[in-house]
Amino acid sequence: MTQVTSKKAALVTNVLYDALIAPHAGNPAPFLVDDHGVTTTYDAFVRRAAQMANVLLDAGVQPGDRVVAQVPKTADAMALYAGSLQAGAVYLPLNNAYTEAELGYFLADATPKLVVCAAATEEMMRRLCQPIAARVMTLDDGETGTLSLAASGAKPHCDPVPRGPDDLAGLLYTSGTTGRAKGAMMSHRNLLSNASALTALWQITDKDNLLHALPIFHTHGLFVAMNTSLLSGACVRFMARFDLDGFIAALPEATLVMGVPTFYTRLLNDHRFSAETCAKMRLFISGSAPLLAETHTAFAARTGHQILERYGMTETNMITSNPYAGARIAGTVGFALPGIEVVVTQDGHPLPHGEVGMIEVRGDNVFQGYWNMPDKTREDLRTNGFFITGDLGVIDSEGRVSIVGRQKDLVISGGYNIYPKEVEDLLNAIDGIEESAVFGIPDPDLGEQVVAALVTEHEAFDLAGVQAHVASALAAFKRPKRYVIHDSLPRNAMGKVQKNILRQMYSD
Ligand code: MLC
Ligand code: AMP
Repeated sequence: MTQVTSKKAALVTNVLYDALIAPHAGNPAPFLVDDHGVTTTYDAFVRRAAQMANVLLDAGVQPGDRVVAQVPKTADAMALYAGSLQAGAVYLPLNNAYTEAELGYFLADATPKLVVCAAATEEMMRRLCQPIAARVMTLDDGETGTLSLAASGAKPHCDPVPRGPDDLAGLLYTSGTTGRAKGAMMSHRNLLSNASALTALWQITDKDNLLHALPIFHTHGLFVAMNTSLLSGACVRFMARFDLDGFIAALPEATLVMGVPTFYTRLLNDHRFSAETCAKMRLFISGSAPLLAETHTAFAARTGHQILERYGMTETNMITSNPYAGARIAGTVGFALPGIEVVVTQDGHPLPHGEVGMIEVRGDNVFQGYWNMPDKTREDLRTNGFFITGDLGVIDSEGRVSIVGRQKDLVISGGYNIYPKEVEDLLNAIDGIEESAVFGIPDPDLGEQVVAALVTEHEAFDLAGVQAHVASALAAFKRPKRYVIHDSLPRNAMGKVQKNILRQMYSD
């Protein structure tokens, strides 16, 4: 359980706080350097986290309560994450792009005690929080907002609330094939085990300078990038967003980059990007979407660096990685991380090396189940501990994993996941649309782009009206970039829509 006992006295622990935050008390080294050149030292961060924890506790946050954050990417946003851990809460970050309709669902499902948002969305958030009686505070750039102000007035010390390895630390929503988003419950053990494995494997130390341009509301930017930095004491150049000019300007000081493939293709498309801009670089890491072999090859030719590709999921944290020392092979995602088992199965039975099947994974990295969804949890998480990823892969005789496809109907665009079912449900409910099929086609910038094929009921059809409706309901990254009208959708003998045919039709 939550406590480690000694002979003399019960020693309370808070697993993640003790590992990631507490060791930095008094550490004068820089932790975060933002776009304005403002540096937050590790020691200042520890004190700010304590202030945030005190505000949370004063707001009545109890162990296990959810704290929602839909906030700009700032040092205070990181302090809120750390303070939430310290206060024993479950941190629930949300994409800034979500619309009111999407937010309403998350809030009703997660029933947080406290919701932190930007001042610009406060009024809407208050409306959404009324039925669930959640408190609303704000956080903005430049340490403005009611939470920042309250934190500045709070004590910079706070006894961490005890939390054991199996207690929840995070709740991350991930869309699903049913069209309903699911909250993946992450425990302290899940997050710490993965951060420890990655820090060791990628040899991240306090000498590193991580150029961080990912959002901090997903596993990649928050848990992979920030937990490993906190664990190692690395310095993080904290860019509010991926801005190519700013990124190239900051690169010469960086030793480490974690990015989605779009980062790397955009760099390659810019003539300023060269071996010289990577003068201090130690390691480029890619994940969240497939990295094309041609990108890997072109990158190595331009810079001399072989991008290290790894594979993970919200529910599992990181699962495999190409080696730090040793061949990083394009088109493969490398070996299972230490302590993690990866198998490829058919009908639940492990297949021999070289055969394609469902990738399943077991280890301390695997989540605790879906929030409020015991049936879905049982479906995806076997009683023997293996999680069924929905990705299709193959393992070679040395243990290298390659992902060859996805069984789940999913589009990955610029590292964001779009589940077609969610978009189709929305489109099918619109007057004048008989049916729809949403699918991904290759996109040179984003990897894949979302396309919607519509069968309409009338000749005169208001596409602009449909687009406006979609824009009001769905975050921009989920919206189809292109609509095509069909008399009927291609179907197989079983009546199932053949998206592969649609994909092929529009891929050129
Ligand atoms: C932005 N837009 C996108 C998009 N990102 N559309 C489709 N796919 C995307 N990924 C839309 C915007 O809403 C906007 O629409 C228009 O495109 C331009 O917006 P932008 O802000 O200028 O885009 P940009 O900053 O260039 O963003 C592209 C990006 C960003 C690739 C830098 O999407 C990004 O940071 N992606 C990282 C995602 C990530 O962190 N994934 C990790 C998930 S964890 P409009 O209509 O307003 O013009 C996970 C597990 C694991 O998967 O293994 O890591
Ligand atoms: P998410 O649900 O956002 O966590 O996305 C997880 C999914 O992203 C995985 O199930 C994979 O389909 C995909 N993914 C992550 N990393 C890679 C990778 N390196 N190569 C291919 N797909 C990946």
